Amino acid sequence: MTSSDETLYDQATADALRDRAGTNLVGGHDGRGLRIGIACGRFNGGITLRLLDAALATLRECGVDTADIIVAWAPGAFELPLLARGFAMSARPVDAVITLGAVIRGDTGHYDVVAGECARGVQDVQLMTGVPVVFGVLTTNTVAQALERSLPDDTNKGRESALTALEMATILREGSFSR
Ligand code: INI
Repeated sequence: MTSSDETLYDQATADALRDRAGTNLVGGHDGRGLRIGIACGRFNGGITLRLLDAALATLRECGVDTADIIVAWAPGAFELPLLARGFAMSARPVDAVITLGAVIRGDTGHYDVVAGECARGVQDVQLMTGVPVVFGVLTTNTVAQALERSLPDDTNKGRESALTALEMATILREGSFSR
């Protein structure tokens, strides 16, 4: 999901506002030297694989070394926050975690529980650990919607999640955030 045309971030306007703050921080997409954990859900795993394919391609495109990408699989979206916590709290923590999966309303009576708890857990882990955890889990009403959001193009949620991970990992390295 991206911004609509009316609400889109406009770089020219942002540039015009820069002088009105003492410091302006933005993250970037240079992934060289970054380590990234990817937590994947096997439930609706065909969709997860489409997201993972795009995420891996995007990380490589941005300079992340293959050896610095760790992929781990959980049974479903409900378990993804625990894998994310493992990545973030390991002896050698990653710089960012990407969670990938698909919760499809048609498949389950407990859609709201699985999707809601996954999102809550992801947010909890990133706030608790300070390691960015990206919510790359599709939550859709139908299989068709999940397929549409995992097409092999720039709209793929896995690609968007990889870019978000790099942006958050790099902005948190800025001096203003150092502790
Ligand atoms: N897990 C998903 O990732 N997507 C779903 O759509 C889904 N449905 O439909 O139930 C789902 N359920 C499994 C869940 O994530 C856990 O693995 C399971 O409840 C065991 O804890």
